[in-house]
Amino acid sequence: MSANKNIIFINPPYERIAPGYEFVKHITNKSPSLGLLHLAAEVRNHGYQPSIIESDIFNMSILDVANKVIRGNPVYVGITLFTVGVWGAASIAREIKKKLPGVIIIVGGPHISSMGPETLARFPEFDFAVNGEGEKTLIDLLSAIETGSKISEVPGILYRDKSLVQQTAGKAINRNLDELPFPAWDLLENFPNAYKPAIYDFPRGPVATIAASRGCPFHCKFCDTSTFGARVRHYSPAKVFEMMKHLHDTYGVRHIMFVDDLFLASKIRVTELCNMILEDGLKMTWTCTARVDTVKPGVLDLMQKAGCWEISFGLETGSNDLLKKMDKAAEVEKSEQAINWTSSAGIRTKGLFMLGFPGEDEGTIDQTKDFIKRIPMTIMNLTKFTPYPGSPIYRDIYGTNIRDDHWEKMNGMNFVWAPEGITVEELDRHYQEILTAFYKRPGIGFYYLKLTLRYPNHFLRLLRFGLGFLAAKARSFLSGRGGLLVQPYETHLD
Ligand code: B12
Ligand code: SF4
Repeated sequence: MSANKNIIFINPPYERIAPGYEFVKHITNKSPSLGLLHLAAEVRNHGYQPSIIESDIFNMSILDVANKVIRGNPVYVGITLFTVGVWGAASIAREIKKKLPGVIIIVGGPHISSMGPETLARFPEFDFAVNGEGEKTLIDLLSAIETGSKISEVPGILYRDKSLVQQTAGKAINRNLDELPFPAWDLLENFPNAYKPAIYDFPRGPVATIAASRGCPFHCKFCDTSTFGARVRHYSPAKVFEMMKHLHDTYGVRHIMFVDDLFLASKIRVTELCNMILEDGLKMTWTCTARVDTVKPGVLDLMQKAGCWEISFGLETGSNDLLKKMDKAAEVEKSEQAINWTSSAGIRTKGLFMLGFPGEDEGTIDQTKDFIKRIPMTIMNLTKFTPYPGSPIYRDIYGTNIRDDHWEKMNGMNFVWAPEGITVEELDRHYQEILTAFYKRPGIGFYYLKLTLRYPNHFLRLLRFGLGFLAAKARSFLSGRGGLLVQPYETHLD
């Protein structure tokens, strides 16, 4: 068994919008990888010495990350892969291996759960990959490597046998989440202060994230559910409460973002959690995401009393036809009702919309614009439709052809594909119009002014964003680009 038990986990850098728009970082979500926090806690329980590099949050370049890892001289490196970060991660792995050729690089995360074999075949610098939830499988893999037992007998992994990529059957799932150790928040540099969600998305920090459940039984066509699958598993309300209390008492966290797909799937559990918070008198605010068919007035009132500050709803579009095409199993009327109920309960509503799904046209876009006008929504996000590997629509669009030419643009802020009859330029114009129309509404401006006065921490971020924008404009003019901010993508290092 190796004496060196160092394992360095990396959340690699990725483009938030497009090169040239780096100043946007001042206002976007800086949540750490919860996956890496869970894995670090698990390996620590098995005698390893983990550390975590959050490269994007600390503005680290590919070389910064590689050099930090080289200085740490680990025996293993674990990298979490979203599709958008794959090229950057491969460059980091290559740089590390130039100096530490013996290091073992293991990858996992949503991109591996959906495109593991292609990724390992394409990037020889990744030695092993873990499919799906990583806690158990990573321990099994490390133990097989260290004891010299057969790698081919570890379920749920990808490896190479004489340069051919092999995948073992099975995929471990954690049935009882309560058995997992708490995420290793103590390993994060400057936690919790460095990890702020998007501007105006929380009242007062510090903030931390919790996934109170895993899995989603729906099959919305644009959504990649390959990591956790359809089987929903929950922490018990008591464990969720314990985590909240731990974050509050140990780190001074005042706001929790629940990042699970279906936080409200079980009213019984949510009611139990809210009652625990109220009985204890825990003064924390929190936000969660929900499907529109999972909210009801009674439980919303209770949630509000227990600190729920905002609910994000995947509303997607104002067109029932498009919702059907998305297999969303939802209706615009239900969305409207959910937003009204939530707003009446005194909880902020955030609408998550998508533009450019197959079937989108001028008619459906108009329906979305009308819908947005008539609902009492406090904040909105508009994503540019992206066929993520692992989503059912990916295969519909590309068939079995594996496309990797757009991976580094897959951050929801680039149209990498456009429906028939509408161009990317037209979609971009609508994108601007929808957001501008929403944020120019007088009620919205007034609301944000009030929020800024009440929570001035947001204003400082806004100021940095504004100054960053002006500096980027100035740089563009000085370098002869006439004020154009966007620059070509170039994250690969050779
Ligand atoms: C919270 C969240 C975020 C947060 C935090 C991101 C982060 N780095 O964790 C923020 C807001 C920053 C974010 C941003 C983005 N996100 Co996001 N996000 C989520 C969400 C809702 C929950 C993630 C989570 O915390 N899960 C709980 C933890 C425990 O799971 P986990 O991180 O997946 O880790 C487990 C396994 O994946 C595996 N694992 C992960 N890494 C590794 C590494 C090793 C070595 C091993 C062995 C195993 C392993 O083991 C872990 C423990 O079981 C998911 C949806 C979902 N249900 O997962 C989408 C999701 C992951 N996001 C997605 C996307 C597209 C993005 C963005 C590109 C843009 C966008 N639209 O938001 C950016 C890119 C960010 C980046 N770093 O590259 C997609 C990914 C699709 C894809 N193929 O890439 C998802 C799946 C949503 C969806 N259903 O389509 N996101
Ligand atoms: S969009 Fe939400 S409800 Fe639909 S499959 Fe994804 S996580 Fe489940």
